[in-house]
Amino acid sequence: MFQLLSYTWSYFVQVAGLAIAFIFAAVFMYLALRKSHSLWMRVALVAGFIGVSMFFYVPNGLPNGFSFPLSMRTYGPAEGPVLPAKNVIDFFTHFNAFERVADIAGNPNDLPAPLDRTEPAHVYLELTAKEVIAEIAPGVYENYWTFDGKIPGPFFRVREGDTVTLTLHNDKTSLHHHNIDLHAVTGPGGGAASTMVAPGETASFTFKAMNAGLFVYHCATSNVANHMTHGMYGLILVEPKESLTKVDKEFYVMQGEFYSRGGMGRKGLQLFDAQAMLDGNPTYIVFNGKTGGLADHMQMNTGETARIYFGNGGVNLVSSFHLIGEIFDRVYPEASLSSPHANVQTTLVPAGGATVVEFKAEVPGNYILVDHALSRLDRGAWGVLKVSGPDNKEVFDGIVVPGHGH
Ligand SMILES: [Cu+2]
Repeated sequence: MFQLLSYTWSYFVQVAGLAIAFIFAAVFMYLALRKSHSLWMRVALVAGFIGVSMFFYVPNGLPNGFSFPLSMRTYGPAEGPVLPAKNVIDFFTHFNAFERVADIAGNPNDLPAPLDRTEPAHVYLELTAKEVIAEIAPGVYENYWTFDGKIPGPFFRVREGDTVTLTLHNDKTSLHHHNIDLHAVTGPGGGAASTMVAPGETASFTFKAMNAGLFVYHCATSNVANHMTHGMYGLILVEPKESLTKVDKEFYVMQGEFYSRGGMGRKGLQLFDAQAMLDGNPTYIVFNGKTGGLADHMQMNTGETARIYFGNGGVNLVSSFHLIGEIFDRVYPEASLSSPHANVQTTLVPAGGATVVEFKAEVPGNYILVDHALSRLDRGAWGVLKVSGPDNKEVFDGIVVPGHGH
C-alpha cells in the first residue's frame, strides 16, 4: 500500500502540481477581482495572470495531456520516454499481478560451464520478458523490466559457428511489448525486428554465431533507452573455435543505471524520471540490478585463476571497471577475444559493450569491484570478491585494517 501511495504522490505532484497551482491562482484572482472596485486594478490583475501563464507556456509549449514529464519534446526516431496518464492507470490496475521478486540481483556465479564441443551445433535458447517489483535498496522499490526476473538476464553460451534458435516469451503479466537485440547477431535489429511480442505472446528467430566474443543483448522496443534502463539486458558469450583457456572461477556481472524521481534513498515505489535519463543523471548506478547486489556472492581461493565477464547495460555511462588490490593479468578489450592486453589496472566498458578480464588470486582478503569513477560507489556500483587462503608475505606483507580500502 505504501508503495502505491508513494508512487501516486510522486506522479500527482509532478504532473498535477502545476495545474493545481494554476487553478489556485485563478480562484485567488477571481476573489481579488470581486473585492476590487478599480477598473485599472482589474485590468492589471488579468494582464498579470495572462502574462505569467505565457511566461510558462510559451517557452515550454502546452502540456501533452497528463503525461510525465509535462511538455517534454523529444527528437528520436520513435516516441520519447514520457509516461502517459493511461500507462499510470494501467499500472495501478495491474499492480497486484506483478511478481514480487525477493532478490532481483542475478547471482554472479550463475552461468553455464564452458562448452566441451569441438564441432558446431544447433542450439536452442529461451527467455521470458517479465515486469516485476523488487528492491533496489532497502525500502526503495523499482518496477523492473527483466529477462527471466533477474538482472542481468540469463548468461548464454554458444560456440563460434553454431546455429542458434532463440525464443522470446513475453509473460502475460507484462504491460508492455518487448523484443530482443543481441549484439552477437548479424541481421536486422540484431533479432529485434523478428521478436516483438505483446504480453502473452512468443516469437523465435534463428541466427548463425559467426563472430566470437562476449556480446550484450537487450530489449530494443521503443523507447529503447527506457526499456534498457529498467533492466532489460544480459550477455551472450560466443566462445572462439579454439575455446578460452581454462580458469578455476568464472563470474557474471553487469553495470546499469536507474533514474527515479525524488532522489537517492527516497523510500517506496519509484517513479521513473525520463528527464533525468535524457540528462544522463542517474539516481542509482549498480552491479547486477541493485545496491550491494554482489555482496557475499563472489569467493575464490589463493592460487586460483578467475575470469569476470563484465557488461554495461548503460544507458548513458561508460564504466571504468577496476578491481581494487588486483591487476588484471589479461583484459580482452571491448570483449574482443582475439588479442588480450596484459597487466591492466582499469578498463573502459562502453554503454552496450563488455569486457573479459582474467587474473590469479595470490593474496587473501576482500577485493572491491568498482567503476573507478568512484563517486558512483555511493550510488551503489560496488561488489566484493573474497579471497581465502594462507598469507603470502612475499607478495604482500602488512597489517590489514578492515574498512580501509579493504
Ligand atoms: Cu522491453
